[in-house]
Amino acid sequence: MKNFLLTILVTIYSTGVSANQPKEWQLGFQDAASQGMRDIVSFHNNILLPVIIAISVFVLFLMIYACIRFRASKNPIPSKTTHNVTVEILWTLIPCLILIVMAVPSFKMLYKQDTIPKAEVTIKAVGYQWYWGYEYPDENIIFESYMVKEEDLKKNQPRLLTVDNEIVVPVNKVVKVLITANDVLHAWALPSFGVKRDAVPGRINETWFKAEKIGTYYGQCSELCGIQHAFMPITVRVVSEEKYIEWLSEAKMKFAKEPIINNEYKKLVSK
Ligand SMILES: [Cu+2]
Repeated sequence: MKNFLLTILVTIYSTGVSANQPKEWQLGFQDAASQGMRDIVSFHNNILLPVIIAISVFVLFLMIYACIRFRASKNPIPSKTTHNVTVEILWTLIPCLILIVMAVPSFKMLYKQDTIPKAEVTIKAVGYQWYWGYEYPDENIIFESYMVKEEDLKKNQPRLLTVDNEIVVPVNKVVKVLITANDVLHAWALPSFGVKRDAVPGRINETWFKAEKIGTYYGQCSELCGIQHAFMPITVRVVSEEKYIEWLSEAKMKFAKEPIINNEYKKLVSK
């Protein structure tokens, strides 16, 4: 019994120091790596959770109380009460107040996430059935990012989360992500950054993050998009400024987008 309790405790608390990917038996969120995610975690832990626990305990108490106090053996002649104005006003007003208490900080956070600061790096993510395509529009870089199959994984590469070409971004810089899709709805989601946006064909959604810690972060497509929905992970490698510049110069050679010559451009426009 002692061992069992210990295992549960270790499982709960070890999630607090987990890295940037989901863990077996994980409870709660992944570690936050951006201010946005820290806001979400503290809203959940300090407002939502206490409110939900209080309501659950209160309702449980009411049910137990009603079962005992109004049981058939004690009340052979049932009461015929149908209305009680005070109770009705209270059970309308109190939930309204609870919702307002939850809504105010929630909207504040939503608006904060929606205001994109001046971006230092811009990335375009395009969802395809079933992989992600990425573009660095300012850098002439374009590449595709496929999941690495289980048999090809190297040591320490997580299953179902590792990709062949990961996105690389510099630490502590505002990264704007333009998100769209080419076929069906997908969603670009990265839990550690508190980011999740739908990828809609024919429309560009925007989001942003500022990663505060160097490391590799994993996310997944979060909109059911077909048979291989579970196999289009998102991997972001956050590196130092110098390493990022180094990667950029390599990537520009490796993933160079074909230059559009003037005439070709005109032909494209005239179509
Ligand atoms: Cu998808």
